[in-house]
Amino acid sequence: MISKLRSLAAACCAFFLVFAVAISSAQATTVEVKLGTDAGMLAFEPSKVTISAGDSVKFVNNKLAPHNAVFDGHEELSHTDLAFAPGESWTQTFSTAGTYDFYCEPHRGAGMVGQVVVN
Ligand SMILES: [Cu+2]
Repeated sequence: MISKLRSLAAACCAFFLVFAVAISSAQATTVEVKLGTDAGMLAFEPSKVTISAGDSVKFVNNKLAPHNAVFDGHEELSHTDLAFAPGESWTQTFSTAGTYDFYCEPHRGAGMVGQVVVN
């Protein structure tokens, strides 16, 4: 009887473990956007990302620095400090659904613009 209870307890533990893993994998993710493409273009790579509310975008300085990311009308999402060193990064979480356009201040005229779509 005790061994049956034990195996039942073990089964319950296993169940909750699987359940917890399933929940954590459904949690927020982070996607990366490079500032300056690997090929040396003045662009965000990718220039458009689609995420879910609660997810984050990690902006990683890559080539042709300096770069930043300014979201028009969203000061709270903007990172106006210029990143100079390759590999310099910051992460921005998007908690509200919507379409957010952004640009790099020094290179906006060169077409360095991007968009984050939050579902
Ligand atoms: Cu730039």
